[in-house]
Amino acid sequence: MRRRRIALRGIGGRKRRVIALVISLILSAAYLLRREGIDFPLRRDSTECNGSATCFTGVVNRVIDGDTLEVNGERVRLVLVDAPERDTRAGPDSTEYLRELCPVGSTALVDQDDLQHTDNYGRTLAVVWCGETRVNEAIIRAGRARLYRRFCHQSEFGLEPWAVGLGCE
Ligand SMILES: [Ca+2]
Repeated sequence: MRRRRIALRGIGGRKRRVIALVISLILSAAYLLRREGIDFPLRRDSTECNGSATCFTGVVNRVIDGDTLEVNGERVRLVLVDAPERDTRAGPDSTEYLRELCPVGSTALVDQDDLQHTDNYGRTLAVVWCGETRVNEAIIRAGRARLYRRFCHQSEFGLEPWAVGLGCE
């Protein structure tokens, strides 16, 4: 009985040490990430994106229309999204919707398309996350833009469930 108690205490102690080690590892990792974040606010981070093309978190400077915005001064075109032109009837609605999803001054994550880095105008083609929202998907689901079906096969994201769900095949 006594021996068993000692044995249990031994396991408890080892477990406690492991837990303490894990917690200190998490805290050091969080500290390092945070420090990196403060030193390099424009840091590129490949852990949150798909593929190996550019991946960065930045500040939304401007929303240009329903499928284009500026993040950290870089013009980003929402891949697979075809929003109405600004000077059409549905244009302002679409732009406004994107502004609601990604307000100027908020933070966005840009996941560049590995299979087509830029469009003909030199804009970064990407999936953009604002908060927890995949903006490319949200704006189409909300009826403020259409799926750019023609590019499904050219895009890194064309086979992702959300794109297939919207009509890519
Ligand atoms: Ca990518």
